[in-house]
Amino acid sequence: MFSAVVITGVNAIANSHTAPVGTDITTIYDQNIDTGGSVKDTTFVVHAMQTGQIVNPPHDNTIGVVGDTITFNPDNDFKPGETIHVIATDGIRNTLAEASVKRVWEFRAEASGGTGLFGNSGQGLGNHSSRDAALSDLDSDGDLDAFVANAGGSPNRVWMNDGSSNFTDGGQDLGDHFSCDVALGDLDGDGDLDAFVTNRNFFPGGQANHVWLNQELRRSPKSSSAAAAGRSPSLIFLRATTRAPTAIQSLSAARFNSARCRGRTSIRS
Ligand SMILES: [Ca+2]
Ligand SMILES: [Ca+2]
Ligand SMILES: [Ca+2]
Ligand SMILES: [Ca+2]
Repeated sequence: MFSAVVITGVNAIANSHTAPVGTDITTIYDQNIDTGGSVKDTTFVVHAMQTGQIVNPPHDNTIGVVGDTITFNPDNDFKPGETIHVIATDGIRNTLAEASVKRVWEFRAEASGGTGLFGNSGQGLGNHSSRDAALSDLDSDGDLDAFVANAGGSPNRVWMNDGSSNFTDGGQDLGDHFSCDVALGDLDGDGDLDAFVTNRNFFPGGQANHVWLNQELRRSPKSSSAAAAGRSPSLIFLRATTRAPTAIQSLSAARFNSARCRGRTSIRS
């Protein structure tokens, strides 16, 4: 008689805010799980919101199956405070090739230390009417970079981190719109973080929201440290589409345009 293959426990615990940054993700089922290939990065999907979707390659993660337990060991620690989404799909099978019941959950990596007292780093970064910023590791070198949404016809900018909180202009002019908000996430499923930018539509004809895709200029996470090696900070390029001159997609104003600069844009798995 068929019995559903169900998850009986997970680590990190769903909705936890105190998972160690080096945590391994485990999923325990009520039956032994197939070791013949049904568990892979397309059926056991991990998406860290400041790191990107953790897929192989370019990452070098380990997904292991022992008995009733799947263990996922990321090649790099999560970022303090970042949210991690885990999706265990029904493509995961038991040893009789029967489908499992899918589960999606999320948790946050712990941010530890700090005093709540802030000092000015002394950096002046740009001279625009900035409306929003999103922090993520855009070039996969282990540190957090910034995508800044600018209004008033100023292009959006990417600022690269040298790993010590010193930022350098990435040299990209991304659009010339009245941008209000930006959310980062892996929109095309290739592991790196792309950008969804909302634009205000008070100009004649409106301004569509734009999607910017991260180009394939990543470096290996384990061969990072360009700054430490004395090389110039790496640049990533969020390029325009071949179909339109300024963005991969210009999304329908009627459906997606933000009429006002308010609210938040978010990308969820
Ligand atoms: Ca980085
Ligand atoms: Ca860097
Ligand atoms: Ca991507
Ligand atoms: Ca990409």
